[in-house]
Amino acid sequence: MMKMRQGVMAAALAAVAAAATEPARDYRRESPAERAARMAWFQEARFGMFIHWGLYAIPAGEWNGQPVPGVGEWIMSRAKIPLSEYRQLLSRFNPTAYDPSEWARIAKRAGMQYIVITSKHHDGFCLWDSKETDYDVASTPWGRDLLKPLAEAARAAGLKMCLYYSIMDWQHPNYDPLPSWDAGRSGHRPDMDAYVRYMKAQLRELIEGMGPLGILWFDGEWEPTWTHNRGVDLYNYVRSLQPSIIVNNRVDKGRKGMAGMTAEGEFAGDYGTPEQEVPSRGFPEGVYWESCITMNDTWGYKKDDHDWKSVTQLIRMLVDVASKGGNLLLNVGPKADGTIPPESVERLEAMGRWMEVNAEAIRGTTATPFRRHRFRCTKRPGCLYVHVTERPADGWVSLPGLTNRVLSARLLAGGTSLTVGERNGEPAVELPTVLPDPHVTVVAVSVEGVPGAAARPPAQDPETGVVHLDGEEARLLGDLKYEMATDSIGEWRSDDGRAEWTVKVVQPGRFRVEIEYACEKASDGGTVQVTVVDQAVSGQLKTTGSSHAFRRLVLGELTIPSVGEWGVSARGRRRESAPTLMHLRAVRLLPVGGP
Ligand code: FHN
Repeated sequence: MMKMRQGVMAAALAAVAAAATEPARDYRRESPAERAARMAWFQEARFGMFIHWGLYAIPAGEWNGQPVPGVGEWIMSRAKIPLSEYRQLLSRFNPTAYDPSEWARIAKRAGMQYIVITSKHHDGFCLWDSKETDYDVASTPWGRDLLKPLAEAARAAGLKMCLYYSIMDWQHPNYDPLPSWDAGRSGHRPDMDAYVRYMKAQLRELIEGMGPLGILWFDGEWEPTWTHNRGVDLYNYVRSLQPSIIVNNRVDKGRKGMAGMTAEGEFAGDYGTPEQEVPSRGFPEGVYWESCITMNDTWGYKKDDHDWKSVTQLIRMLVDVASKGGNLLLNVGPKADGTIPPESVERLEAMGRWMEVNAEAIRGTTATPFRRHRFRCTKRPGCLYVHVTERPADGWVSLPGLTNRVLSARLLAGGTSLTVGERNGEPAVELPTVLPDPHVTVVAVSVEGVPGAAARPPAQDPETGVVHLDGEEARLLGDLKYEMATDSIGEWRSDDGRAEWTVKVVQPGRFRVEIEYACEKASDGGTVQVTVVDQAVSGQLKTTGSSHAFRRLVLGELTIPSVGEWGVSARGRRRESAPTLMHLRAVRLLPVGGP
């Protein structure tokens, strides 16, 4: 018997030893099916609420009686406030009007499916009662956790609860570096290993206390002390606490600036996070992304920020994002008293009224089947949704290249049937004389099968006469390539490189030639030339600041003498010693009158 027990013990010890040496699981290694299942609710949701709330709502953009420029949640940095002064805000944080059920109702009514709230922003203040620090809501007159009530209210409303967590921390004694503006702070001992232990303990508190969560939304990953290895480790740690959780790409170092998508490589993070912008084009199936956008210009509340986007802008932004297969995470910055600014509430209620009628054209849809179309489109099996924002002159919406048989068409609002026919040999739908919705009128086109569209060669728009040539459609010769990340022809390293198109022109005449390009500082000063027929126009390339900042440049005018297929080519010469020429997104020929 004793021998038996010793045998069992030995086996148990061996198992423990093996487990101890077994490498931690790398959750990045999951099958496409597992990943798709985990991302399914996110892909279906399309629309969420971002909430930036914390001590910074108290000063609300003003310090010592002076307005502080920049976003409200950065006031500690922008106004160079030492921690000893900033932490005095703790004694003033008492959001007596906080009503998490009302916040959840506002999000639900707007058509949102998830909420992402700042559990801890860069200033390090924690909105829950953390055992790991006293720099939290327990040290304020409010005195108790703010997040669990919101999690319960969100779930009661059928929403996913998600948390934002900043890696960068301006108060923690071990975070490296100490903020430059607070060099005199005593007791600071930079030690990122100790700080990571702090973060992991807090993340365990949050996931075990508020979970299950939809998303852990990391931010503040850009400082050099945060490394790729730490990012992968943190991703795996969070997934080990809740394997089903989704983690954005800011947990690691792969995010490419404000454009937000993840660089190629082994970076951790489940989706890209464009910030304050919508990518110019969608991404292939399986590439998930979410644009986070403010309703005015700040994330955290600022009393003097009145630069509110209109309801039409916000609805069209939601449509734009959905038509490219992404999500919109729209921000509110609650006031110190716990109320959401009325301007935000008004806009969300108006978006909700639109979503009440049109949600099926957004939620659960996938990206447009068209490479390019005058209107944004979304789709689901059996139905193509055309989001019409203005009435074409002839009253018809053309569906060039649609590969499905069209069965019928109707206005989503009210169900009015619409006439289906052909225009220029392509399936088309006739619109009512007046579009019923000033923001976006959705036309639901019932089709056989999943909506698809055959690529159409570049052609002049019969209505506007404009010739639009995308970089992605060009034939490339020489050392240059199309890059999805910037939706442009980049890596343009040779002066004999060129992009060529063949375009069908039905309305010849005089055209103004312009390009849409971006140019890093190192490439400033090159020249570009566009040739059509035997005419060439050229221009000087000035830096646009980055490879993601695109602008238009008019090169000049030329004539296309007759109907037919014409070659267009773009080439250029780099400035001496410049590494590359530019990022070319498009060439456009705009009519300026007959020959
Ligand atoms: O610095 C933050 C900023 O305050 C805000 O939280 C945004 C939201 O995506 N993220 C960082 C800037 O990229």
